[in-house]
Amino acid sequence: MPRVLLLGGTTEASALARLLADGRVPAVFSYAGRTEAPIPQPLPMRTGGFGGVEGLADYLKSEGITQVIDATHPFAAGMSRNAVAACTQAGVPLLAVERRPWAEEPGDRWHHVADYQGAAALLPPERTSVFLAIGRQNVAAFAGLPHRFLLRFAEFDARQSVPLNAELIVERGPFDFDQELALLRAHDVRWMVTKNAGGSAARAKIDAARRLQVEVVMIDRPTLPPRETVETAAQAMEWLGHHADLGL
Ligand code: 3Y8
Ligand code: NAP
Repeated sequence: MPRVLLLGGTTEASALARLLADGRVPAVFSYAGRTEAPIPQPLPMRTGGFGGVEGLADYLKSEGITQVIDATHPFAAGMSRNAVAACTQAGVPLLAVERRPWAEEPGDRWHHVADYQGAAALLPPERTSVFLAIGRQNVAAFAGLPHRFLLRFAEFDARQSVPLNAELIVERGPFDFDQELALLRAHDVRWMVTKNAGGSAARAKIDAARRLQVEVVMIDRPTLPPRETVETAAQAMEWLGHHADLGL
């Protein structure tokens, strides 16, 4: 009998959890524990790191995991790299669910950078209004800049300090176009910093930026080791069907 480990934390992971539960496939959903109250899933859940590659390889063996599906975010590079190494070591088949990067469209004003430091360096010298839509883990790179910052976090606890003077919105996506347009207008946003997350849940801000001619600093994805990849939860279920006698 198969037992699937689903590395989650994205809309695709939640969609796949639903398909696995509906198909009565034995599986466990894994969160890193970045947020206090993650979205509940229709599968047994585990939360927290595994303890690096060795910890994950041990987990695969001790829990009798027969397939791993990495549906983490394209910027969760550490988890994805560990999954490739641990699955190779443990001889467990691995599939990544990876959404296509957003592509520039006519009217977009994108500036590509490789990382947060590059994004901070690219902002104009004179004070302007900047929306940092990159979450709360990487805001420090923008400390000390003269801009009016707008931040958006999925969660926030008051004990946590924010290393720059900013307006803070605490909201978990997905977000829609009208909401993003209103947000950019209300704060007179001129620049936006975002990761190239891909997918639909975080894309509306990009479309709203195009409409309002906002300059977009696009942080390109980290490189990941080669691995078998699909783009959707449905394709992951097909892969599972071939890899395990699930009768799907
Ligand atoms: C803990 C689980 C689902 C998953 C929903 C997706 C969509 C909404 C858009 C903006 C961008 C950002 C951020 C974002 C989005 C989805 C998806 C996605 C971006 C939750 C979740 C966890 C996290 C972790 C969190 C990071 C942060 C990044 C906020 C749950 C809500 C900015 C990424 O507070 C923190 O420490 C948050 C950290 C990693 C990036 C960062 O560096 O701060 N995601 N996001 C997961 C875990 O513990 O394993 O709490 O419910 C999931 C989702 N966030 O089931 O529908 O599929 O991408 N998440 C980015 O894209 O830049 C917000 O504001 O426009
Ligand atoms: P990361 O930097 O790639 O991973 C750092 C460490 O966190 C990993 O080595 C692992 O610890 C642990 N970890 C990460 N994801 C895990 C998971 N799903 N289950 C168990 N442990 C996990 O990770 P991150 O970028 O902080 O992302 C953390 C979570 O947030 C992931 O679930 C990701 O899908 C979600 N998320 C991230 C972003 C983003 O912008 N980075 C956006 C949306 C959602 P050990 O080494 O101890 O095993």
